[in-house]
Amino acid sequence: MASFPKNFLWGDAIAANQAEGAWQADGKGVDLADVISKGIMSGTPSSTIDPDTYYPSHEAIDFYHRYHDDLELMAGMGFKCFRTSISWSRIFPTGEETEPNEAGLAYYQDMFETMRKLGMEPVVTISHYETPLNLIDKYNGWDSKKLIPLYERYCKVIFERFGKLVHYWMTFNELNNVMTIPFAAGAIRVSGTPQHQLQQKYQAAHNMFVANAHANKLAKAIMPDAHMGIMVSMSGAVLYPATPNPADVFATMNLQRRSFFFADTQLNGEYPRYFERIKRENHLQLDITADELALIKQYPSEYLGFSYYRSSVYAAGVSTAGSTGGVLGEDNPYLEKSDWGWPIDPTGLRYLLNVLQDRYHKPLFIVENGLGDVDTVTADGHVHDQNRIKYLQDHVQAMNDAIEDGCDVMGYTWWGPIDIVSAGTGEMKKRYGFVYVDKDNEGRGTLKRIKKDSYDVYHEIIMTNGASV
Ligand code: BGP
Repeated sequence: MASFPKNFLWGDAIAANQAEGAWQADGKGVDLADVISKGIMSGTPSSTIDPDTYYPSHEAIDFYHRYHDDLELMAGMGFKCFRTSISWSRIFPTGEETEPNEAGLAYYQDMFETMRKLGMEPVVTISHYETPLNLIDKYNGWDSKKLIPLYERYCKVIFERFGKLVHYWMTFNELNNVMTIPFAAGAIRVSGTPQHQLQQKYQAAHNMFVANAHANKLAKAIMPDAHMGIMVSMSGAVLYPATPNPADVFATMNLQRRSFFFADTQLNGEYPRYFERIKRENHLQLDITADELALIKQYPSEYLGFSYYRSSVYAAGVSTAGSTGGVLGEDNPYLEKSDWGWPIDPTGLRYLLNVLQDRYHKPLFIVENGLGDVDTVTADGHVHDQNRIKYLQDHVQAMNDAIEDGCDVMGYTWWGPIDIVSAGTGEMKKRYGFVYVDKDNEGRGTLKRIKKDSYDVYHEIIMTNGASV
């Protein structure tokens, strides 16, 4: 017998830059994803667009022109909600205009109305790795406080326009990834010594905390019934010590804080005590004012949205490279891995939900979880994605167990219900969808959509409110 609440938000998640394409349509400005050719892990790109280079975001899967059909396909699975982002540069092409771009607003208005007609509650990420490029070139992104009022103006416009259509919001996608992929998550080009780079990252984080509080304040005034959440990558919080050596155990806890820190501050409304030590040891000189701290305190976020793909293993002193999904640590002999080397760990999800419940006492929303896999269309025209089905069923079961443990879980949105561009690598080959899209890494293909075997399985899970697993 499944334990999911009656109004549980089953659905999916995508991001504008990974799906829409139409990167210059209807007045859209250039955003940071538009200058990335190989995925957000591929360093810090220049701002120039090279005509001979392939940029995956420019066409993506052309969701911009096909969203009516695509949303119908999604509604066919019985989705209760649909998470996507608003592309900031469709609304404010350079981020600095005083008036918004009406064509961009009209586009999202129709999209959200379509979702509602199809029975899906829109869940919106306000900024998902797609800051207008101009704000990076001119101010070095969130390194600068100049972005705070610009983000506020953007929020005001979209809250006023969409407040009646959209009830669930998240301010920044995976804000904590500013520590590992600062260009994508913080819109900054870090420079100088490692200490200086760290300083830039923490300053950017602080500036985004302030912007998050401003957004919460605005939301209260403009759309008092809306739910304002944050979005943190929590794959890095499911970190197991490599050995029982207390040094490994302690170092592991410390590294988990690289994820918790962001939720601690925004959900509790104040910096955690361990931040003092981080500042001291790294000689951080941050521009943090008393007024800003008061604002953060007064307007904490209401729920914790997070992504979870995989767990990792950590040994003290071993350096870790960041990635879209957490820490690249030691091997875990107990777990199978995806083709991209990500350990598959449903029990990690149950563990994580329990930890987050105990730590925050606020509603938890799994807004990204999924398996990136190589899929092939067989001779009969089908895609038999057994690995994905197993991943889905095992994670739904783990979620069910966590709810029975007492966790307050409000919803689950699978990452990439239709194949989209991979954020980490820029590939199409790394597919998450229940619907296949005919397109390859070089941009060739008809863009035709084909339902995979997993499509019916997720449908059944939703229809039975989880009991079919
Ligand atoms: C998260 C991002 C998404 C997404 C996902 C999967 O970090 O929020 O945008 O793409 O990871 O990562 P990838 O596409 O690299 O497999």
